[in-house]
Amino acid sequence: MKKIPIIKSRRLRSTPYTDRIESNGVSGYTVYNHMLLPVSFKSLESDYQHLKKFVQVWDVAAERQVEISGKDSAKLVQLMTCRDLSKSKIGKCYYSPLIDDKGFLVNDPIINKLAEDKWWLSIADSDVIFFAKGLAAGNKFEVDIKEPNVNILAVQGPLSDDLMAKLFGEEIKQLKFFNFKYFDFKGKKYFIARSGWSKQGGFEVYVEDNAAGQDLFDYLFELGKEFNVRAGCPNLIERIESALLSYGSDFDNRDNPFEANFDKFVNLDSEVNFLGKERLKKIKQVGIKRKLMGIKINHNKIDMYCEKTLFDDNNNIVGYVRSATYSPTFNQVIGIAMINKPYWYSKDQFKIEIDEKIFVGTVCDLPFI
Ligand code: THG
Repeated sequence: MKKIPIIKSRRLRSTPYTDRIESNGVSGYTVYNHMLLPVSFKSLESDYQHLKKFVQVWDVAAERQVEISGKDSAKLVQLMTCRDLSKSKIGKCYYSPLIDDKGFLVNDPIINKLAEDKWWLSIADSDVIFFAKGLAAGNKFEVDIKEPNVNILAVQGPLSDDLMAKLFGEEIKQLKFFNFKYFDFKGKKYFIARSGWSKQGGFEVYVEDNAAGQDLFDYLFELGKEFNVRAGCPNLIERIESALLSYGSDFDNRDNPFEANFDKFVNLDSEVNFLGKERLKKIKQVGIKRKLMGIKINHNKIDMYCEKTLFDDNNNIVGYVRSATYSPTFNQVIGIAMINKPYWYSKDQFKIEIDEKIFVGTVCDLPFI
């Protein structure tokens, strides 16, 4: 794969932390919600080993917020997701697939309930704001929809509780998974959730004031020295090993939530009204013909910038790889693939071409074990 730089511009938005992560050695970006999202620092593998042992500060401002407020906000938020939010509580975060009228996935945000009439959809990489505005206009809902100036700093890794307690006090250790609260530091309030796009534990600080966020970034580094803090970012190896899905890579607007294994977030039996509900009932009744599964290949390298096809011995299509990486823990290539129904049995074999050579791999269940 040729290494060709992407040129920054105002349209390809920087974040309040861009200067800081560049001083801390960012070595690659991707574009996410029209914004820079770092993908590597020292190297993918070095970042991975460090994340699993210490603590990292991540610039994940590209996880943008779509703020929906006003009298009809709860109705609009529910209309967009197949997860039943009728019993949702203020102070909680809900991982919720967004669905269109045809039953296809639009995004997989974390929905934060700030008040009965104020919600933040912390979105993956698709333009949810226009979908929301279109629905609001078509339904004549009384809502305000905007992208507020919120720039998330994530603190991830096994030592994140210790580091965060040093700044915000021991109380922060009591915060439960997928709950948020406001915590004080140097006279300023920060919205903090126990969440983050890794399975190494940690927090996300939804920063509403750029200067306060930049200050926080500097203090996290200052006070984090004893915990061997480093700047980091969502790590491809860690997130695939943890089977954290990525909209645009693992699934997109051509897939339905059952195919993406979101069954537990699809509530078809309650009274709530959402787009695509009847479609999803039909799909569930008929059954799906493909779904996301794990794959393992005995090799030490794979580049993924387009879908790769998997074949059986008779050259029938087994499925398509959506994302993959070499995993130092499994000492082989692991990946997430859309697998056709005849091949859903763990240990089913396939052939795959990597760098013009044919390798044999096996299908496996998610999460990887
Ligand atoms: N944090 C915030 N916003 C985000 C992400 C995030 N927006 C973009 C993207 N990530 C959205 N996608 C996900 C995918 C997985 C999870 C969170 C956001 C996640 N999943 C857990 C799991 O799969 O184990 C928990 C899900 C549950 O059981 O509720 O954390 O990371 N702010």
